[in-house]
Amino acid sequence: MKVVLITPPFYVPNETCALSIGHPLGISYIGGQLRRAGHEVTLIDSLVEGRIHDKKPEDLTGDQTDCIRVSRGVFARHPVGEGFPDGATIIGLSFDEIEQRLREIKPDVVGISVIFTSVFRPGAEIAKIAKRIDPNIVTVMGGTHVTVSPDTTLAEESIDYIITGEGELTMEQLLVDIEEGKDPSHIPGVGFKNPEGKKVHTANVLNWELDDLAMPALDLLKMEDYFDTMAEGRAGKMYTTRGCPFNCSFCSVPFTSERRFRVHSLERIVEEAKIWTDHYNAEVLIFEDDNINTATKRFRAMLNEFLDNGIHARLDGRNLRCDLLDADTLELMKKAGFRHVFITPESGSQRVMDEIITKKMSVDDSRAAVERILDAGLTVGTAFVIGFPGEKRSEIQETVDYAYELKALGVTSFWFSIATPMPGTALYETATEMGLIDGIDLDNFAYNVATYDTEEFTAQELMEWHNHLMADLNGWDSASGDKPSVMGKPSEIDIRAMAS
Ligand code: B12
Ligand code: SF4
Repeated sequence: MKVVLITPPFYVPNETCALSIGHPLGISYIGGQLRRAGHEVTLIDSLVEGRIHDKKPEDLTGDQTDCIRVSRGVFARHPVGEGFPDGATIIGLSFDEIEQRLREIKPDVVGISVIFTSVFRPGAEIAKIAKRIDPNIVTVMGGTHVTVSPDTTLAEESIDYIITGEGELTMEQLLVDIEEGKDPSHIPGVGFKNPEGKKVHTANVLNWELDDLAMPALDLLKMEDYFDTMAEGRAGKMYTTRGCPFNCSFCSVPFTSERRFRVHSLERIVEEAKIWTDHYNAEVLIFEDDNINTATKRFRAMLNEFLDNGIHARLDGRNLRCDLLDADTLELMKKAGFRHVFITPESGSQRVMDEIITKKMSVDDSRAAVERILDAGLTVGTAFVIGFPGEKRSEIQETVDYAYELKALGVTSFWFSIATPMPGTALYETATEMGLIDGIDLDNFAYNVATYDTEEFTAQELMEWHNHLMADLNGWDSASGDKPSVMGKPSEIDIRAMAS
């Protein structure tokens, strides 16, 4: 069958957005699987395909409304128009351009990837476009948002099927049933409306034998556009393990991965790494694993395997548990190609860590990890979250003070997020129980936008603190300064004086 797999353009319902460039792993994996099964596959990354090649970030004056800088590239920005809130825009391909692409390709099936709740609205719009072109085009939606919100997704009329969980095998099986005109309700992880209009949805099962999955179809993406625009340069992204055994309250991975950690074999990982370094001349390999070093022995074995196989690339990983990074592991990481380690202390308040975030990690753990990382001769970046329901003003102050303390120790970058209740997380349940949110307003959903006031802080205050901290701690002097991605304008408020 002729299959298009597409990631929607990035949806910005208001002024603020936070996004970065990187190839979409989900549709690459599914594309590889479907191609191996004999289907004709096209991958469309609507964000990156909306790149304006003849404009450079330095050409922008800051007044443009039709384009925006993301990382090292300039991308088209379009008003979304009818049916969307006033002022909402999308970044990447316009809906007209997507329609034109689909008309040219004439697919039998359009698979839409919605890993971020924030792109559900443009994703649903793509399903409508496909149905408008030809009602016989089968529309399928999958991705983390679909897994955590199957009902709201199925409620969209123009979506024929949803797939929850990991989609490679499920999508392959679904296409067989569609081709043979069979009822797919026996396939785990498939949802649809039956002829009586009743929603049917079977529970998904996890893939345990990751090596049985096909290699991601990297050649179906416009890889040079990623290399030209990614903050990291010629970088390949890999996903060597899936899942995480921990249970942080703001994260949907415990729900989607059922807290099961699964791995690719070291041989397969090396094979994939070599595709990046030898075929694409990648200079950097970024591990996007949910929690790559949760099994320290395996992580070390992987690094040794890279060394033994002569893989010469800078290594980078975003999701590392810093309490598991002992001095020997850090030394090995440096030898294997790590220069920078990004860790997630989350909060400077131990009560927030224990009672609200439930990360099973202490403030002292991350301070000690920062010291070990610096001692090993590596640089370190950190991420924090503020604005939880039940978090005290003084506890936000503790986080702020802690971040400045880590900066004094030598931390070079800081990523502050505003706690965003996303479906499938404990935070979402808590915020709902406390009456702070009433479901998700999909039209207006965005990250790093505070949406509720509590007795301790207002949404407005949180936004100002967030923007100020990002700018001040990272040394950005303006919203269009030399920072890696797009955020709101910094405010003038001196957060350090907040509680005094
Ligand atoms: C890599 C990653 C990123 C990358 C994204 C790169 C890219 N272009 O794709 C970067 C670093 C940019 C990123 C940023 C953010 N991220 Co992020 N990220 C992840 C992470 C760790 C892995 C995603 C991934 O690539 N997995 C590997 C592939 C193989 O899996 P997958 O994409 O899920 O696809 C599988 C299934 O979902 C399904 N599937 C997917 N698409 C489709 C389509 C069809 C048709 C079908 C049938 C099936 C299907 O099958 C696929 C194969 O098994 C996830 C955690 C997670 N495990 O999902 C968080 C996650 C997606 N991120 C999340 C968030 C919140 C963010 C940020 C907002 C964080 C912040 N505050 O700054 C930012 C900003 C978002 C943005 N757009 O820039 C949340 C999203 C939750 C939600 N409901 O919205 C997640 C789930 C983590 C969490 N905290 O819960 N992120
Ligand atoms: S935030 Fe990281 S450690 Fe916590 S559950 Fe999510 S993936 Fe695991």
